[in-house]
Amino acid sequence: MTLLTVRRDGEIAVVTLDNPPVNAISEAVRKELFEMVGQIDADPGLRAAVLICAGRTFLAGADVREFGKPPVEPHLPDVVDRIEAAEKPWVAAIHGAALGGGFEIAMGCRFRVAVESARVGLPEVTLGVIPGASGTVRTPRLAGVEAAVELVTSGRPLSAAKAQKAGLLDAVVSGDLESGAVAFARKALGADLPMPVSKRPLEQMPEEFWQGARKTASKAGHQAPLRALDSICFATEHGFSEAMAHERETFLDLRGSDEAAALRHVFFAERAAPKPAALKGIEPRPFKSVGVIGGGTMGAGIAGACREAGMEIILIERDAEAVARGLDNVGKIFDGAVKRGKISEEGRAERMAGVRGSSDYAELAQVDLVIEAVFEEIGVKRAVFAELGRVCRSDALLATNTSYLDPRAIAEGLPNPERFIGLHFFSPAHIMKLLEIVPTPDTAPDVLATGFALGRALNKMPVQAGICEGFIGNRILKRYRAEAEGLVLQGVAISEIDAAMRDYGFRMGPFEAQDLGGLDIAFLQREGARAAGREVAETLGDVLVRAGRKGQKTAGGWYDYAEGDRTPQPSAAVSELLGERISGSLDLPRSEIAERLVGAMAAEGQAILDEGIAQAPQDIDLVEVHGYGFPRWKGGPMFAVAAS
Ligand code: T1G
Repeated sequence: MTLLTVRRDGEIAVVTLDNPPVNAISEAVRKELFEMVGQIDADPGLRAAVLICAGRTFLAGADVREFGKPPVEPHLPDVVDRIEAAEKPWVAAIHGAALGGGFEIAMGCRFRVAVESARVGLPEVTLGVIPGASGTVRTPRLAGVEAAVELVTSGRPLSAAKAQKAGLLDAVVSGDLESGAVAFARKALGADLPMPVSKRPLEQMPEEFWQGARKTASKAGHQAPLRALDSICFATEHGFSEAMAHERETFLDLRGSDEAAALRHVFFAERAAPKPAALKGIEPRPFKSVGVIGGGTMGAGIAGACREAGMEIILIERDAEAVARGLDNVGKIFDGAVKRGKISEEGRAERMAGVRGSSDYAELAQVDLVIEAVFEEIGVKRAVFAELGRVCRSDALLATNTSYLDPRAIAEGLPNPERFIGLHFFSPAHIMKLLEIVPTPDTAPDVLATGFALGRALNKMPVQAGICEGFIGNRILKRYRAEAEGLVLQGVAISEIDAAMRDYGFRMGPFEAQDLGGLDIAFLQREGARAAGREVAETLGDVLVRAGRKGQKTAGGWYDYAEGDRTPQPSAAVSELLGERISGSLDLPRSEIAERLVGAMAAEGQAILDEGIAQAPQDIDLVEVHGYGFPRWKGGPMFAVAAS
């Protein structure tokens, strides 16, 4: 035994698993747990066992790194059954998170207790699979079918309190978990034991329940939630063993699917990105106090995100009226959180108490970090940084939120240029996870490390980008749109292109999305480049904007929109405007349209890699998944094209 240790507390065995970093259930863990049951059953001095974990969490599920390999005995369902069939009852003592196979093992135990801060869940569908060790068969027996359907098909964990209410936990213990669990076990021995979960009855549900659940599960866009639902439904209509066999078959089928491979790719990429190996050991600078320049949508979003992460905020605007508007914008962000029940009114007040506004840059004299989010015009930005260079500490980080300008041009002439960096947030900045971190050649390594530390503190997905027009995401977006317009010029209907990308998994196609965001944003960028003397080809979008068609905001862009209705309608005016250039006569299969557009994204991604703008293909995939709605279960453009 190397991962499990046993301590005797009278007649209770305390079995501790220590498999850092998250007590993932590897082959070795399964083997040792399986053998441990027999050992404890054979010991006459023991009457029960408590299973607890060392480190930050209870068992976090099957070891995802083993998914690509052939399954090795003892299989996890057999370990769960072994624990359930033990002569002496086991009590799962949960802290951190009992997830996936970790919670399935807990359901094999006779009892489950947890600390208040613990969470329990079955997130397998987020990895493109379904629970494979009785999650779809035991959970409905423990918590009822409805709760099981919600837990399994959403993949969202429950707090300990909610889990207890649903019947998934027997007790929430305060104080020390181990002693609480041992006391619980001792007390349980004094009464009749509850029936093992697998023996408990299962309620039947009416067909309309399943129809509604199928409708919800199919919204996920990939098959795992529907297959999980099907497995629960099967369990309500068959015996335990048959249902287990059906679940296992489904799990193994999905485990080898493209979607599961793509979701695992994103899972590991998301965990690597915020901690670049190149920055290992480099101490970030502090960022407890943050100045935000600009109280518009972006500035308020950035201020709200930083405040939510516990930083003290000074919001700078040009005059008292603009300051008031800016503070009001930040307040509206927290109003939304109160409305959604995420925070209380007191919580809102506490947050706003940490945000003050001013029109005097001198207030920034002592801040650790300043993030500029003013109008996207080089002169305006350079004036802001000239002022910041004068008033801020020489070691204060100065960051620009620019999305298209060259950070080197913004920082020109700035004292201590090593403390300058680009932090490209995506709107709304308090919601969108993607954060492109753009160092200049002068940026110091500890400043770059601070950018990533800020990204982690804000629970963002930080990705390093080199300097080029549009960095990573907007550069690929430009290529994606150009390719889509190219298909239109070849005769493919605009609506077909959008439909093809929705079928692929995007919430919206490229033309619908432009109508939502506004065609004029990209138009102004092209016009700015033309005014700067750069050769920028005329696009179909230019023709529409010049005709006043900027998208939904003008009741018409690529599509027409009826008053108060966001449903895109094919537009005769667009056909008129673009004339014979858009015949809509070429019938391409939607799969081919998607292949062409995703291929263009990946081609631009490869150029970005070749130029050293991105550090790795998975970074490009993360940018697309977290910033541009690329469907996660396709893995991102680089993964999707490499896998095709
Ligand atoms: N397998 C392998 N490695 C894992 C892992 C897992 N399940 N979970 C995390 N890691 C690694 C991760 O890659 C990172 O590695 C380190 O642990 C810290 O992770 C049969 C089939 C548990 C809430 O989906 O949700 O059970 O980068 O940064 O923020 O039905 O990790 O340090 O080298 O995320 O404290 C179901 C996935 C599996 C849980 C902790 N379980 N993990 O969050 O740490 S399928 C999951 C998480 C299954 C059964 C099915 C989180 C966490 P490195 P981290 P964290």
